Amino acid sequence: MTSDPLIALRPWEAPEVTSWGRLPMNAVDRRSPALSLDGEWRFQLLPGPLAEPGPQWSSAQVPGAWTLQGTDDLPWYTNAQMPWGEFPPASPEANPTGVYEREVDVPAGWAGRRIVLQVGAAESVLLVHVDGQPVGVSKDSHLAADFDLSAVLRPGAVHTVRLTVVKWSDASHIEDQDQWWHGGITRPVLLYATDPLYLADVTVRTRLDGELRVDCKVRHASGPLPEGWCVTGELDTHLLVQDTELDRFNEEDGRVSDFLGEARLSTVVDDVRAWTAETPELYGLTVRLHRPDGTVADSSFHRVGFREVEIRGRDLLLNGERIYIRGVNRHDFHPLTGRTVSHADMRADLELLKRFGFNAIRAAHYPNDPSLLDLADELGFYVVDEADIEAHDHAHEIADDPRYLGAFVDRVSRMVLRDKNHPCVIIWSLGNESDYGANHDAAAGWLRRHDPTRPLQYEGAAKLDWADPALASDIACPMYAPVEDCVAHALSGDQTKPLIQCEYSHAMGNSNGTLADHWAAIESTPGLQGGFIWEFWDHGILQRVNDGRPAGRAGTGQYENGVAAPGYRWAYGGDFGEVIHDGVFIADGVVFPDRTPKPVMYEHREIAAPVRLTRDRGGLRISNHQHFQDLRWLAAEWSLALADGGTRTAPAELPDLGPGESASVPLPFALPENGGEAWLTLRVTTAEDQSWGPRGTEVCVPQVRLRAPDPVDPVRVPGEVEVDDDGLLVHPLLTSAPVLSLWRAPTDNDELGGMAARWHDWGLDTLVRKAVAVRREDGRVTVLAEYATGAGPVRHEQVFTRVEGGVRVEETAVLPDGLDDVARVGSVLETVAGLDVLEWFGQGPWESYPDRSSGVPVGHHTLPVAELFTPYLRPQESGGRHGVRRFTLSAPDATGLSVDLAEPCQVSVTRYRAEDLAAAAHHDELVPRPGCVVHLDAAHRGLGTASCGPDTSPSYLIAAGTHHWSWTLRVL
Ligand code: IPT
Repeated sequence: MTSDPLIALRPWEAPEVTSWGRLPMNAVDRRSPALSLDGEWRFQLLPGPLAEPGPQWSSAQVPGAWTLQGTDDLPWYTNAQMPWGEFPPASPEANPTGVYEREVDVPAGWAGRRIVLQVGAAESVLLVHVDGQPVGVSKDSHLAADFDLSAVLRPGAVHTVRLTVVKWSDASHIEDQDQWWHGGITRPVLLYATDPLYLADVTVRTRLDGELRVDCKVRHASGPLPEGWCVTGELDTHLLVQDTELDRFNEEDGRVSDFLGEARLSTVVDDVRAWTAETPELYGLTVRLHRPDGTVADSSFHRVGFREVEIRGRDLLLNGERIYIRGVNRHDFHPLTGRTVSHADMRADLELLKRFGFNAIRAAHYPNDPSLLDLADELGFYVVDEADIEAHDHAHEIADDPRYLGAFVDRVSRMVLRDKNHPCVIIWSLGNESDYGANHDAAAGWLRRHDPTRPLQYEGAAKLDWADPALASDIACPMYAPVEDCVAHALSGDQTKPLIQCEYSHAMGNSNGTLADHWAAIESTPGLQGGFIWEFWDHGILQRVNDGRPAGRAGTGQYENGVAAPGYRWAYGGDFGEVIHDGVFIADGVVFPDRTPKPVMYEHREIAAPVRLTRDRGGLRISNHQHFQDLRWLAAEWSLALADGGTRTAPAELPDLGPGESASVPLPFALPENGGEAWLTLRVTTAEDQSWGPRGTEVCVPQVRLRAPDPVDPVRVPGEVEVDDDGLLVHPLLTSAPVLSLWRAPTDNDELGGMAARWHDWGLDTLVRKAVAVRREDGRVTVLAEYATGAGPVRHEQVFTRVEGGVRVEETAVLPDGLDDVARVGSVLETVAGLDVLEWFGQGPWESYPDRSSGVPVGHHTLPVAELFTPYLRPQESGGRHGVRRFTLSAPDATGLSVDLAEPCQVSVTRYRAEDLAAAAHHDELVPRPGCVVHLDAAHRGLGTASCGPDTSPSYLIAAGTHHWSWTLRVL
């Protein structure tokens, strides 16, 4: 039996114990004087919290997860299910427990001061000892814990600090988020000193009229509040007025408080520059606590933004404007360091999001690293700040379990106390996926009283009834609601709350179909204001292939453009030998694990375009789609792409337009008579350096069609096309003749939505072609083939004729009625090796699919074949280009082939057959074929979002019946 009371109490299975010896959370900025305790600590990993540490130590990096630092306890991925079977509040006996220890040399200059230890984050229970003496306990894995160690630390002396971190606990049951389980101390550790009389909290409130109010709390650590102390404040160079003196009397009821003083400062800023995500104007506020002689005992710096959030009717207003929330859900993530993320990395996340038109972040599903909010203030993002509560697996039991009541209120209140001064935070969230119970209402009650300036949301409450005002959610914030349901609600007359989806458009693998349809509905339906895409990251952890270990920090530089270097791969669930896991569901972000944007990011950028272009009778109309800014920060250039005439550009002048305004402008070019189909693009870039990108960064490329194509049939010439006795085209540049294709390597949506299984049952993945007839007449070769499927035979006819410069192929496929939802209808062929560059006229350059193609501009594009392929973590259908009219595939010596499509088609050119992709579990298993695999699809099923959310909408499905397509193949 241990004599250590911290261990004896078994706080890891006591949800009532949220902390012991921990200081209240506050918003005071504690940067100096401080001693960083980051770096190497002595470390040992015990099999459970009751095990005694031995004499053998290794070392571990702080901050950092031990699961990524060479221990035998590896990352473990589960989504909703807990990784073990114990019911709340119990945890398993095998419970990795990390003991971190180091000496701390307390500065002699800190004599007489109050000394505090801050542990930035520890998963999931933190026990603190100094020189063997127990001093504190904390839970709440994503917020800091501060402990006043003045009584046990002597300045000038060396002490031993031990931080014991127990991985599994009662708290794990409410930290059951969809992410990797790790263990460790994941944010910085420091020791700081204050005067015994110190600023205990600072609360900043602003109004749009320039009013600033600062409420300061002052505490005395060891006695009553003496006379003569005061608080002052300065906003940039502007002095604040002291409205109430620092007083130990509580103003409202006149009671005396011995140790707590309160003071209010205020000012009114003339011509205040308002904070918005578009115009993140910040002021610097310094609050100082003075001793009676005027010297400064404590100070705190805050960046202040003047803005107001309000719900009026069913609209969420920022500074009186109904804004759109173009959001994404973001976890703290890094492929080498897990939840330990550097300031530079967080800045890079946000700069990237800015460049792709996002203006909002949901901190899913816990308060993100504090730096993230500083950066969101600075770069301009609206944040939904979410408490660290997800009881997913046992949600129903826990939501009403009084043993967890304290934890709910603790977690919500600590988030608010930390983050309340950030202008970026416009909405509080009570957590995620935890059903709805009395514990939520208790937390909501605390929150509403403490911060009446912001709305709160909670999906678990809102889902019971999007409109019921009694539920703990001021926002109707569903997840993955079909867009039709959102529109119907907005039109029903029953809507009472803004509708902003907390999660939508699940970005797993090749996904995000119908994002543009969502936004078309949002922008045309009052009551709809946007949502947060699920999610930012593919959480692939860089793993060494030879020994299956996480690469950790040693893996720096071992990846590029979304792909892990040879010898490494992106690990997902199950790759670390987890028995219970949820596989590749952890890879569902709009960026790869190294932050390389997936193609959907480009479509999002166009959907969010601040400048729009439309046809306006004979001319054009340009409009400003921002909420708060004019267009002066933007520059632009026209470009005209002619199908048969290349591209020409001309400088563009953006009209002087306020938010929401539009103006007619003349056509910048006289349209040449020849050249065929014509598209005009306004390429919009930043006119000056921005905090998130240099001058010249592309912002959007809105486009209009000026002239439709004039279809001309190729001219037949005498001669016959070479077709073998089996009806297959013989061609010097093809290693495999065009045959029918109805299948694609299932996307994650196809797999989880059940389509892949149906296609397999129908036999579409192993179609066998049977030539039925080969007719040669009049220089024309007609081939009839049949493909047996589980839903009846598919008939496929190809007619080959010789035309100027090549071969024309006219194709017809007839799908039996039962085959009502296939992946594609088109031809697949393979080329000789060496044709490595694709030039095409069509949509691009980004990968696009029928339901993920809006705003992807039509033009002349060129890319190496290798770059057409998107390296989704689990290989699947990839690399498609929508709306392709023609292309050439060529070798460096300009030899090769060209294909003209009678109608725009979905085309893909890769080095992989669909079955190659379907057979691989990780990208590194793929072996490129020497030649190209080319798909020409008359129809291609939309991508949808069926891995979590609505399947492909019916308008993007492929009907049974007859499909025609034709194309002309030429040699260059
Ligand atoms: C929803 C979760 O909130 C999120 O964490 C993630 O798991 C997402 O789904 C899917 O990737 S919950 C789901 C049951 C709708």
